[in-house]
Amino acid sequence: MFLHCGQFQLDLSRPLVMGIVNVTPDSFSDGGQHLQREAAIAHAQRLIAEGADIIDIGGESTRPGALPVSVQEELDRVLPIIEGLRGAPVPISIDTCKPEVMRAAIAAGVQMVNDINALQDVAAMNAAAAGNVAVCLMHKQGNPQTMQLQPRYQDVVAEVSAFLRERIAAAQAAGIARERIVIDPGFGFGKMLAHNLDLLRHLDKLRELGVPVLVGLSRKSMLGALTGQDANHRVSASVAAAMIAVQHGASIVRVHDVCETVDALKIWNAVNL
Ligand code: PT1
Repeated sequence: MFLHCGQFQLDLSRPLVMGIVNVTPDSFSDGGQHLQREAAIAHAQRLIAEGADIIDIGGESTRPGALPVSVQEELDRVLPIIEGLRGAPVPISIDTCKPEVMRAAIAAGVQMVNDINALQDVAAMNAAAAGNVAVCLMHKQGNPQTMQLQPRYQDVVAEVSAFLRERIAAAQAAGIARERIVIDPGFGFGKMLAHNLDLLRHLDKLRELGVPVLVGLSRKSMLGALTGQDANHRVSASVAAAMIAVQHGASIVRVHDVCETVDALKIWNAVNL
């Protein structure tokens, strides 16, 4: 199986690593705007050198409690990084739910749109469909500001699966070929620890939808809840979680710690390929 990502065709016969580049004011905090841009571009290049198969660039934090940013602010953050990575040897993904940011990022050359809102905004769906890009459709309950207050499910696996099935159909109806679609259960997006663990345990149920599954567990609070470690000391937990996700059928893992994850996957590959 291959994922069509602009001019790239990603071979899914082995698990892939998506490296995270956050371009938020706190993420590269030293110095002015220009230095921050250079630092973000250098960071992305380092992740590529460490073996990232995709780079995911985000200009709006979506962690629990995060506040939205304006279109202009988000564009100002991400476009210089996308432009600075033009011609990179791996596909670049834009992590956004704003149609204007999608359009500008696609025009600037990204090969993938990662939308935590699963292209539910019609303008976002049209923007993604118009480009020859891959799309990631993610499940969430509620919005980042309030999603962790009271997540409620009868059957989290069935509900996430039904939602993603419907979004795959909507994307296909909008003209996005199946070969361009990946799905994501959205760990930590309106889910309690038990919900997250249930989804991880039953990830194979999502694979039954017939498109690759992407998983983002890296440094998330559920790992803090299980280990007692703060966000800067969750590398081992993140690598372990990524391995479990791959073992349960994930095709792509979205991670901060590319080098460590790539090493761990080398062991997995040696045993499983
Ligand atoms: C993700 C994801 C993402 N996560 C995709 N995109 C974030 N496709 C941003 C916590 O509980 O999983 N999949 N883009 C980051 N969001 C969070 C959510 C960060 C929860 C932290 C937590 O700590």
